[in-house]
Amino acid sequence: MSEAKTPPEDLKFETLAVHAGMEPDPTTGAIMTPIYQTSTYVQDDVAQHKGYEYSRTDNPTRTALQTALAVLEEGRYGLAFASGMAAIDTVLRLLKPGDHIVAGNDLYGGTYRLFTQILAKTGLAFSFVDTSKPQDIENAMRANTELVWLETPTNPKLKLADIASTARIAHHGSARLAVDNTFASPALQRPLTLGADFVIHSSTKYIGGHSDMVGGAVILNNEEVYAQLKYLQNGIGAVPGPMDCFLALRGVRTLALRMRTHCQNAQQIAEYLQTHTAVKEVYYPGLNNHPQFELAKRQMAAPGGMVSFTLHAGEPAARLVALNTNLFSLAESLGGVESLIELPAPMTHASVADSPLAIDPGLVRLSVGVEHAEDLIEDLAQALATIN
Ligand code: P1T
Repeated sequence: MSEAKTPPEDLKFETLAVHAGMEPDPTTGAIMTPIYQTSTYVQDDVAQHKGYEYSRTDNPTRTALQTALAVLEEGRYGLAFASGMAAIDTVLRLLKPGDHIVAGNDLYGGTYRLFTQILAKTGLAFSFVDTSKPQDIENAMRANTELVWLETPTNPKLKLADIASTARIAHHGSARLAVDNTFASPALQRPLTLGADFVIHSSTKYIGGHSDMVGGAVILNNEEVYAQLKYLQNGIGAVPGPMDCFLALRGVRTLALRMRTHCQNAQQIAEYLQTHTAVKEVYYPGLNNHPQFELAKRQMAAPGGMVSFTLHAGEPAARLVALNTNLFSLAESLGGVESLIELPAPMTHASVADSPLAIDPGLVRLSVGVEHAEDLIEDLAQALATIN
């Protein structure tokens, strides 16, 4: 589809979140973009259509979502996918056998699995480094490095990478910079404005915001690369259905509101955990002892809704805490209105076990929801009390 319409420059993020991609339906005036639950479109003449011919290629509900995401990330083009993994896979298909990718050594387990178990077989080579250290990224660059892959904040240890510095390092050679912005969302950080070439989302998370759909997205500025990705999106076909596009679009409209509360609650919980005698270490970029606290203030509007921590009593105690919360549900995923708790090592990051990326089995990860902070802290307090 065409480039996202540039909205008036003076509109703030909250306003854009409500209005971006939202055009009244041309046939009825419906204010909500309808769920165009159709696979095909009747043509006026042979190969003469109204911009839509087949829903793998384009669908109006998907178009609305793609436009909204492009506007919110301050990019020219958006592409929606059936999942975050489908979005990542499609970006990596821009590369060719022999190409090298530098990626973070703390990243979503599924991304690591895709890179090392699936894409490595196609002749791509990967180096995993600490992307919170620009020098480590620079040292890992090779003549054939075509892509630098960042998560910032990382999943699950919430390290930050300096996007602008990394973009300079990548662009010094022929590499492009991709930033998985899932943990921040465009409400908190817009990597394209800092020099990134691609923004990737698991829209399953904050963008959808209600744990009721799975989706992914890629946003970019380069017209030629957009055309290649669009070709791959259609050619591979890992596209979202219109119902999931509708749900993601509906989520986008409250993204700014939700992120504010996620961040406020997470800050209070991180500070509470830090004072608790059973807690060994808290990982949250909003704490002033976080190694990238200053970068967080510079690069992000707020430090996000994810908090990780370890306990002095280690893994058995961590399991007990995760089993004993009432408001925090024991589940994978993140970014929904309800709070979740999990142990990344045996759950979301099981695929990094026995690898150099292996995670402390006692690490606990919280996706802090939008409930009242006092209720959430009380829930954690009673769960932590069960280990004493
Ligand atoms: O689950 P899916 O929509 O395919 O998105 C994959 C993905 C990509 N990038 C990041 C940073 C992610 O966190 C994820 C998915 N993560 C979880 C399911 C999780 O619980 O961490």
